[in-house]
Amino acid sequence: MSSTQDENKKAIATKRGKLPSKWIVWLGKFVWTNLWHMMMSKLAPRDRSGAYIRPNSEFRNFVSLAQGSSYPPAIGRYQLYVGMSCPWAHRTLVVRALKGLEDAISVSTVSPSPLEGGWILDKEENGCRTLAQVYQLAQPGYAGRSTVPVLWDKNTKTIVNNESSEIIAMLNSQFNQFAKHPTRDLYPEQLREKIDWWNEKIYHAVNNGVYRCGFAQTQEAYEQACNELFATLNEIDTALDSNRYLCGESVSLADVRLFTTLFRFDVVYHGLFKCNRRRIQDYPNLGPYLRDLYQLPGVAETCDIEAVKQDYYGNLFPLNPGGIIPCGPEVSLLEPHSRKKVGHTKMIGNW
Ligand SMILES: N[C@@H](CCC(=O)N[C@@H](CS)C(=O)NCC(=O)O)C(=O)O
Repeated sequence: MSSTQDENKKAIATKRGKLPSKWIVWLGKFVWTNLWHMMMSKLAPRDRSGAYIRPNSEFRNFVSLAQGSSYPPAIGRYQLYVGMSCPWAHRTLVVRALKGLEDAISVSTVSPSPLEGGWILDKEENGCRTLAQVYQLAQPGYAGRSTVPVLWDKNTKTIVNNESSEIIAMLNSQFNQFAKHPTRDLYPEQLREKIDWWNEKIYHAVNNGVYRCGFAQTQEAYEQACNELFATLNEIDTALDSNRYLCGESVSLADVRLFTTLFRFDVVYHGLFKCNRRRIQDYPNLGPYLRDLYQLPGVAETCDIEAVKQDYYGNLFPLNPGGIIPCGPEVSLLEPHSRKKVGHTKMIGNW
């Protein structure tokens, strides 16, 4: 290198060194914050205070035993579309397993597409490659979000329902003639009030609560969600002191709905969504309760923690722009839970 070239390089380097770094930082922050808000509003609609609002599910028909139903229960007629990372879709797989409906209801898996956004079918079906195309097939011109789970009717090629809480209620009660465990009732008449009470509380503060923490766009909205989340986890932990499951000695829909959030908690919500006051494994009852549910026959097979980590950390770009997937934490759900001896007589909640 000639000495003039050398001097030029030095001059450029000195000039760069002299650039006021506070302006670079300011510019970087300005551009990134604006971009971040823009991306977050696409990812997660919010209200004026910056709090996340979950959009409503739009397909709300029912598979029903009732006379004249457009969707009568039948073996092989209905299919679930699920993404293994999704807690809402996971609920449907757990109920399908607990009821023993594997032969009656088929499952099609979808995976997130980092480039296109949205879900891609792992196996093309009905000429559809993406879940958005499945929604279009069901309702041409559909303009809402294409979410999992989907309960699909193969006969009429339409979506019966895309709301997990309703799909699990149908799987519990309408398919008993095809179920391996028809008498296992996850929503028994005498416990309905209790189950509904827990569901209401847990949906807001925990199931959707973790998203309200992770998708909050202001400090206030985050803190409010975080406080509600941990207050409710404390309340559940206390209730589990004297009850093996939320509503007593048998598993109910309330436990299933809580389980799929707890399963993801220490691995993704604690870090990525900043739900980090405490880990589930550090609670005296919630940790063993999570292991108890995980160890119920058929449940572990519905769980894929690697898919969960890959999807949350890999695809929620505004929350993790570097795309780095953490190595840990190591959570062993196969360790003994010692919950069998927990009593179940004390009343919980306000009834
Ligand atoms: N209310 C729905 C929520 C389902 C949901 O939000 N699923 C997410 C995955 S965890 C999804 O598919 N999101 C895709 C999108 O919003 O475009 C339910 O409970 O079934």
